[in-house]
Amino acid sequence: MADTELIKVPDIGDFEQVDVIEVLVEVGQHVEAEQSLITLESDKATLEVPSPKAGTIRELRVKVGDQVSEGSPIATIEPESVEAAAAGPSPEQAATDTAAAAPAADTPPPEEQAQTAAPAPEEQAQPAPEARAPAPSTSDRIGGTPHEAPVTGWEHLDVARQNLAHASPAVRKFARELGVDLLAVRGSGPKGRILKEDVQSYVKATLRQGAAGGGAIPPIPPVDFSKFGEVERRPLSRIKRKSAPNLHRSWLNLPHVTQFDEADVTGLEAFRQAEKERAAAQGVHLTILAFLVKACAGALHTFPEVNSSLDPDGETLILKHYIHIGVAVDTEGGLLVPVVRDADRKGIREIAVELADLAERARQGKLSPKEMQGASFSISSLGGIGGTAFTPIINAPEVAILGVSRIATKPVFIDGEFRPRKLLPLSFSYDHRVIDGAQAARFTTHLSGLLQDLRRLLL
Ligand code: CAO
Repeated sequence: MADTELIKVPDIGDFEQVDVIEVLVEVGQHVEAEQSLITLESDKATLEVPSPKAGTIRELRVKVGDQVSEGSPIATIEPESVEAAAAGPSPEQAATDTAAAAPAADTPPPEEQAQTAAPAPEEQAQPAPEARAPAPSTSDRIGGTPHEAPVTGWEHLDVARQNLAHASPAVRKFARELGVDLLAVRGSGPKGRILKEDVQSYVKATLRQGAAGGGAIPPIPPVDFSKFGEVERRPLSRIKRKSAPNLHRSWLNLPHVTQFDEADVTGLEAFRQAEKERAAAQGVHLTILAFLVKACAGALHTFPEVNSSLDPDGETLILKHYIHIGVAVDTEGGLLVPVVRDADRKGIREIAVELADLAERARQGKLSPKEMQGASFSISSLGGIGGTAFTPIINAPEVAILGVSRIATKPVFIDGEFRPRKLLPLSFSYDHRVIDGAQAARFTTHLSGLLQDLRRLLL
């Protein structure tokens, strides 16, 4: 076996114990001289350490998260043999070298590249010739292995692939913090290099597209409706404009499933009717919603996963030891979701009073932002309006929402005969990454049981 040589961290100025944030090569990988091996990040700067020579990486002595200083071992390399080097470059290398020396006839000059629209995936897959030319400083060096089609989502960015983009480490760090796929960003700097402003513009454009219903999804082509008849343009309300991106984000990010059920609320309705007048005498409008909030709080105690959030790492569940229930309120300007805090510790009458106050102030535009924050679960009740079922969108990062439709009296077969029962339709949407179907069915069954006989809440 050929001799190997140890590659160490070179003189990196005053930096000591610097974090390794990227390892850009693998054992067995062939690297060119000057190809970046690792990226280091100090408080002030990010820099890449290049390979001093061409060869094959035989051993890696660092991993992401290690701290290194000048002289720390990085890897062992089996240098390219003298004979191999003398035999001349590989065909691909020859092509690269030619390209680096002078742009190929069918490759537009850098200025033109910068002006073309977003490059096609194949174009992106191959770094611009200039990007392969020896860079003036470590901060401009990039690797050169070919890769597959670019990532279109923001999650799971492949750091090694990101290094194929022509950008400095600082810009790459900035892009990483924002979750931007650099391969999708068009560079406006020298030789098509991606600048910080390019990343900012890309994020702005993506957000605009997202708000308009676009993003990575093909946008709906604009239509000139006036061709078909008279039209008028009316701006969306401020609330709708603000809530649209949230709804869209949740809809796209969370795998929604909706479980339907019907709760027999015959007994509860009889009780509510009996209590309604007494409550009204005290200025309380006692609707079924207050009972629902209380019953949900009870069910959330029994099913803590439903009262959780998924950590952005996608692997950890954050269980909340509080039960704050958001209640969707239909206002003239759009949907607002004030929060009933600690619903599990409040009585039904107290919840009813609070709900009436929150709904009233929501409609008057008098809610404070704080009153709409911190919900761990939400309820959207359309029962006062009508309908039999719907599929509510989860208020992410919550993992579930209960939709409620209008009570209907239906025949239910009990003890050998059909009896008229008041049934409340429930539409429970849940994040399938966190809650599975069986759990969801158990939750709605349990909730239906509580609504059928609220005394179960005392058990
Ligand atoms: N079945 C039958 N009747 C119902 C009912 C149901 N599920 N829910 C409410 N009702 C009745 C109420 O009892 C009330 O009747 P009475 O005046 O005779 O008592 C009437 O419908 C109107 O109720 P309400 O809507 O004023 O009060 P509420 O407590 O049920 O709801 C609120 C309050 C603020 C949630 C509601 O007014 C509202 O804004 N709902 C819309 C929420 C929404 O837009 N959700 C969609 C979000 S998209 O996911």
